[in-house]
Amino acid sequence: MPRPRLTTSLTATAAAVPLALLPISPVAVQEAAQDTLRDAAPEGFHIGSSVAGGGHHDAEPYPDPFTHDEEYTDVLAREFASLTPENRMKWSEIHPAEGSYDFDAADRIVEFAEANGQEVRGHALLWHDQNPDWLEEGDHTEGELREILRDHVTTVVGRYEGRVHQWDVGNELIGDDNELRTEENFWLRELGPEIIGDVFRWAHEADPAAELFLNDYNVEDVNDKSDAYLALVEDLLADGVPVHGFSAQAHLSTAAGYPGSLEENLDRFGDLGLRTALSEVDVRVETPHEGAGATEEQLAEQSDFYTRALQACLDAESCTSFTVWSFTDRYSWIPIAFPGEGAGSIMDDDLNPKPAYDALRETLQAHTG
Ligand code: 9MR
Repeated sequence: MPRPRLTTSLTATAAAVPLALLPISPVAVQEAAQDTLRDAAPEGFHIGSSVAGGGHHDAEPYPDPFTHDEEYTDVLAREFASLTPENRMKWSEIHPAEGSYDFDAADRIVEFAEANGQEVRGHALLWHDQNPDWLEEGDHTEGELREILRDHVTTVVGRYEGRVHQWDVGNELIGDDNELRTEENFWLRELGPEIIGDVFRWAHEADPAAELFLNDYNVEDVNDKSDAYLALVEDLLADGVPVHGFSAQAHLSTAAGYPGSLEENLDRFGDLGLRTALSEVDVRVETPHEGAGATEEQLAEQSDFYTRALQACLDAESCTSFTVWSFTDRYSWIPIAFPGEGAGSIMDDDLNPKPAYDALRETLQAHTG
């Protein structure tokens, strides 16, 4: 069931400022609020963004975006109704030493979200990447590893009980060969694929209201990889595992082409009773000349990809959120991971909206009617 929206149009323009402190009249706020993505969205549908910090940002020359870039957090609060910590809830950040958790950065994001009437997607519990060295290079028995994992899931999900409404529990569990990553994923390698069901069960016990997702890339279309997910979900459900959602990350590229069967794909997971989401949307373009940015033609094509993906999600009954992975090129991971590509966000380096931003807003407004 879609949850009632926590937000009101009044909080939407308030940026990071609590509603009670707003110096402007509710009517003025209401009018301005129609202009933001979050308020253009239909009831129960959440437009989200990742929250920059940690991960690749640590190697960049700028200070931590979330705590130092107020222009950035103002837009984050104003435009979005859902936040996903880009890195701050991952193992290496939240569980940096054996037996020791560091919740500071994650807490700050959750508190910010609450102050601004936003939901939080938790990311990620069971993944092959960004695990701490103490874990992957440690010398633990199978029994100890199982207990470390159980403690992590119970502690982290339990800490945010009732405050994180969806968790990416299984992240990128299936590889490019369309098989479970039984070698690359530390947990699947050490504890076997049965651990997947256990992690979902532990997360469900820690927060029975949280919706628990499988999340991956290159699963937008009906294809071999999404087929493998469908089979995995069917197996998990048959075993009574509390899996509630399937999200396609949607890291799209104009060079790779648009995933034309996206809606059909979301529908087949919806037919199994799952909620779906587009969880990390960006649309990269080829930027062969450093600093040259995208051409008008590229921006138009990018806008078309964003709009079609949003429309597919709006049209699929199961799909209730559309989250962009960095709303601004200023902090995007793309140029670091894909040299020669970039400009994948809906706002540019200066936080100016690109055609894709306007098109998303118009698509939401048209859908809302
Ligand atoms: O955007 C994240 C970047 O800051 C990290 O350095 C990187 C480490 O792999 O992870 C990025 O986020 C990934 C997300 O957690 C899972 N899906 C793919 C995302 C982009 O790589």
